[in-house]
Amino acid sequence: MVKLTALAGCLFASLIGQSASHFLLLYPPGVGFDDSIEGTAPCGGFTVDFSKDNVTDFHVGGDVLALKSIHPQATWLFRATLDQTASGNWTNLLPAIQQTGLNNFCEPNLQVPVSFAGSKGVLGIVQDAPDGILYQCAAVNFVAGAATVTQSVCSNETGTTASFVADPSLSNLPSAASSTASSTSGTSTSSSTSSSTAKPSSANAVYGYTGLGMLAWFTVIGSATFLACLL
Ligand SMILES: *[C@@H]1O[C@H](CO)[C@@H](O)[C@H](O)[C@H]1NC(C)=O
Ligand SMILES: *[C@@H]1O[C@H](CO)[C@@H](O)[C@H](O)[C@H]1NC(C)=O
Ligand SMILES: *[C@@H]1O[C@H](CO)[C@@H](O)[C@H](O)[C@H]1NC(C)=O
Ligand SMILES: [Cu+2]
Repeated sequence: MVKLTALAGCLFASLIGQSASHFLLLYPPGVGFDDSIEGTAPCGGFTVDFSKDNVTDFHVGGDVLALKSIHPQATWLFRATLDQTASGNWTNLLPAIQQTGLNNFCEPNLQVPVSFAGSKGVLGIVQDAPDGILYQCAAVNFVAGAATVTQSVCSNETGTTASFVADPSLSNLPSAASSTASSTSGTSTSSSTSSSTAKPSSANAVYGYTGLGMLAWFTVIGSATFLACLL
């Protein structure tokens, strides 16, 4: 596993050169991106500043979250907070989602608790990647209703698949700076804010597990790294 990870890193470092990135937040616009500090919680090394950031209306009844992953396989956590400093009080919007396949991944109908409507807040995207836990944030204005404008940036790379998974690294992320969440009582318990999800049961139907897709990717990675890392 470690070897595979190292080989995959070798492949992608060589494919994309020095400008290697972990993942990009395509929509809504983020508060800042710097590849080298993307691993800095909670916003990839940037602070949220509503007076300067590109603040996007985000519909609580469902709106677009578009991402580009530069890891062949990684697991996403989507969360939101009304804490405008993004320092805590996170609510997980969906269970952890494992993406298999590179590049674009878009959730066209990401829902936020209805009670958030009318408040400013932060959308947090966390990626559990082979090279660490990575972060991006978007400053948003939560509004009622569902998005009606289609974002052309919202697409899935052909062949990309996604499924809900258990991810201890993500489920144990601290959700609140000021709450009792840090008192560790086991891996499965987190604070009530972090473990609450917007709509887990109906969302489950959307994602299917495709074992063959994963197998195919490992085959592709295996062959390509063989070439990339031997040269
Ligand atoms: C804000 O984000 C939108 C959507 O990505 C973009 O079109 C616009 O140029 C951005 N504005 C600024 C000031 O960055
Ligand atoms: C924390 O989030 C809840 C909603 O999930 C909100 O009602 C509360 O005001 C928030 N607290 C802070 C300090 O932002
Ligand atoms: C991308 O794939 C996910 C998981 O299968 C799916 O929920 C989502 O609707 C897809 N996005 C688009 C734009 O089709
Ligand atoms: Cu990376």
